[in-house]
Amino acid sequence: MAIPASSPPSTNASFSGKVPAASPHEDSEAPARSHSSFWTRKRIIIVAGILLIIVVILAVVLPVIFLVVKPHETSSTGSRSGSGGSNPSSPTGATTGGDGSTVITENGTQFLYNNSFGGYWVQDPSDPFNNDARPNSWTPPLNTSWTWGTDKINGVNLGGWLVIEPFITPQFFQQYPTAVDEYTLSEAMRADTENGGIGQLEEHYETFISEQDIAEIAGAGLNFIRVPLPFWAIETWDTEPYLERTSWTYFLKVLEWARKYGLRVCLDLHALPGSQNGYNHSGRLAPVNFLAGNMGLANAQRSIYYIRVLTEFISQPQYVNLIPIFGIVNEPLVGVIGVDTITSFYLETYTMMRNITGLGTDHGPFIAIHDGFEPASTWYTLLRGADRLMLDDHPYLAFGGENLAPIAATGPQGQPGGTWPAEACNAWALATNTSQQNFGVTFAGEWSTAPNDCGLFLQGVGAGSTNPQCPTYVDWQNFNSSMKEGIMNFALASQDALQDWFFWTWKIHEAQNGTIGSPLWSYQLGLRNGWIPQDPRTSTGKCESLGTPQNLFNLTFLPWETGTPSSIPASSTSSFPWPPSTISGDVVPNSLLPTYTNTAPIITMPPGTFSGAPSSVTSSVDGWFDKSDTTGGVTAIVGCTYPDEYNGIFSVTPTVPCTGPTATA
Ligand SMILES: *[C@@H]1O[C@H](CO)[C@@H](O)[C@H](O)[C@H]1NC(C)=O
Ligand SMILES: *[C@@H]1O[C@H](CO)[C@@H](O)[C@H](O)[C@H]1NC(C)=O
Ligand SMILES: *[C@@H]1O[C@H](CO)[C@@H](O)[C@H](O)[C@H]1NC(C)=O
Ligand SMILES: *[C@@H]1O[C@H](CO)[C@@H](O)[C@H](O)[C@H]1NC(C)=O
Ligand SMILES: *[C@@H]1O[C@H](CO)[C@@H](O)[C@H](O)[C@H]1NC(C)=O
Ligand SMILES: *[C@@H]1O[C@H](CO)[C@@H](O)[C@H](O)[C@H]1NC(C)=O
Ligand SMILES: *[C@@H]1O[C@H](CO)[C@@H](O)[C@H](O)[C@H]1NC(C)=O
Ligand SMILES: *[C@@H]1O[C@H](CO)[C@@H](O)[C@H](O)[C@H]1NC(C)=O
Ligand SMILES: CC(=O)N[C@H]1CO[C@H](CO)[C@@H](O)[C@@H]1O
Repeated sequence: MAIPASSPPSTNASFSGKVPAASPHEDSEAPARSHSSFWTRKRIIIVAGILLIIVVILAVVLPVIFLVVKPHETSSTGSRSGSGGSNPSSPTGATTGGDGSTVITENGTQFLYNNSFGGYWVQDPSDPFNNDARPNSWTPPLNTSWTWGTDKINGVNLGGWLVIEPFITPQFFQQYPTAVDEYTLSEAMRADTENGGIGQLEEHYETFISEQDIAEIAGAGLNFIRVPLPFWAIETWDTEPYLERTSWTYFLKVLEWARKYGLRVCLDLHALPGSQNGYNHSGRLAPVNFLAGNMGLANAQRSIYYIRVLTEFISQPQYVNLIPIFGIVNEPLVGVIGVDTITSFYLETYTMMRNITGLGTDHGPFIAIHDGFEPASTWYTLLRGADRLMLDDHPYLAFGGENLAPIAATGPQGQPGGTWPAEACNAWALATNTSQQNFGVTFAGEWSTAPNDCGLFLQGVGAGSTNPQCPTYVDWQNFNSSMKEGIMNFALASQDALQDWFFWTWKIHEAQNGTIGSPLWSYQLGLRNGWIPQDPRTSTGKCESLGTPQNLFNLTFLPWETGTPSSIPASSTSSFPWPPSTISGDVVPNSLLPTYTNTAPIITMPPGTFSGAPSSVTSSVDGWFDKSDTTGGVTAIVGCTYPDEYNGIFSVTPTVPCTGPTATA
């Protein structure tokens, strides 16, 4: 893992030493050298006078340009004329702008919106749920329906932002060496009040992803973002050390930025109670205790409740077009949980969700289920007829064992990337086609350009890759052109094979020493440095050009897969009871497993504040779509004791079910 000290240093000192003094240096030094002779009192007065005149002219001309000329520009190139001076986020007050328009952010800084693909932002404080924005000319604006199979998801994840993952924010895990996941990081931060305590996480939410990132994503020809959210964005219980609720505020911010730039959102519930996979990005690095172990059923009940709360929020008419996909469980470890058990969970959750949203197009989001690291074919026969269920796959070649084939090489087809581009096409093009035909809408919720597992904390804190190529593959500042072209061709092949995709991830935070430890996992870095395509459409036909199978899927999906109301036949539902018949790893019969009850006040997630809008526009946004959904919130049964959420170990093994006084009432 350790990178040899022999990697070439890239210090500025050696650079400026080699290069003769450049003209900027001479310019800045010249006046200093002749300071006393040039700056006579008379000259100072003359120069000051000229400067004053220039300032006066600018003071008159600039406002005229901005107030009179610019609005005309934006209204002629943009989609709609701004209501003039009404938007404090634009120096001209414009409510829409395209390529080259200036945006003023919350903190007062400005940036230029660069979008050479015909995209435009729309933001009108008096009309905050306006969905007219569009990220590019080939993606329907948010107010217009998406056609599955024709419109393609080209997106990135906002990984490591509201759910912490060691390799994406390595600096935290260097600062707190005892931490291995967000649970232990939160504990370590809370103990360290001197350095800001747990508030350091909010500072991370505040700074890691800003409006400018979202503008950059839209300017990169992308049209979707996948936003991982943890259950503690809703609430924490008892001893859970996570930062409660705070990330919700930032989730709301990113929703409004996405709306402004015309990006659609896939909400991804990335960390569930008890941990659905035991990985370091699920909250806690621990055995799976979601749908497994003695707390498996209770943690699942709590999860269904949180999915309900989120469904109620995102199904509101103001959000339904903005958030077309809800991934309800990221990467459940189905090898531990069991296919039938999680299918029971999916069916129960599906029924709950569609009971809220109603059936068919525009009734709540598509429901994405992850393949759980099982072959896609596992899911083809399950829950047929389910209204708008989609399959999420996370294809990575990085973790499949060591493959030392160089990527800075010409491949058998005469193209850059060695054998890697064809490998991506061979692995995914036909598989995607088959899944589209047999399951329905299928997408890659995560992929990266890494051909190996090299990177700081990529394998987790304290773990490292043994791949001897790592020093070369993480040293991105010294990538030569064959390296960059090779990675680029691998990226193009991956995009073409996957068709509908979200790169993992938009950016990687610098390590403490300022370096980016896992460069091939940052879309932003690749975009800026030449190994990620500037225009994702250039991937079209890549697999064909490599002579590998190409995904020629060109059928419409089955009606119920994309929005025609339907139902799952009883023959299919009857084999998946709730609670599930099997919970793996429990030590008592299912009837003795701890459960929760529905007697707590319902949690309603607050919407943002929209101070510039009339209450007629904002008052209907109360966070809860289905007013007839009045079942209580999930909570512990009074009088019952529960094992630890993350290990399920009974202090006293139960012999009778604990129903408690409140549940029997
Ligand atoms: C747009 O381009 C300008 C000039 O190249 C750059 O300064 C600015 O940061 C870019 N804006 C974004 C959002 O990347
Ligand atoms: C949708 O937005 C576009 C601009 O992107 C606008 O021209 C169109 O009128 C809007 N359609 C509806 C139905 O509001
Ligand atoms: C202000 O926000 C921009 C992006 O929106 C960010 O890049 C910048 O660092 C922020 N500046 C301050 C002083 O917080
Ligand atoms: C480019 O870099 C790779 C990786 O270090 C190396 O194997 C290859 O020989 C280099 N190619 C050229 C043309 O320098
Ligand atoms: C930065 O830190 C990482 C992780 O400790 C290390 O692998 C890398 O060599 C360091 N890079 C520099 C330039 O110091
Ligand atoms: C993919 O799916 C389509 C159905 O749209 C089918 O006609 C085609 O033969 C399949 N195979 C390939 C290689 O794309
Ligand atoms: C898909 O098939 C239709 C006819 O069914 C054809 O018009 C269209 O060009 C095809 N599109 C692609 C991308 O092959
Ligand atoms: C559907 O919702 C209604 C009202 O909220 C509730 O009474 C009913 O039990 C729910 N059905 C299912 C299957 O969740
Ligand atoms: C032990 C563990 O969970 N390690 C995982 C941490 O997460 C990275 C990805 O971020 C995985 O590669 C590790 O396997």
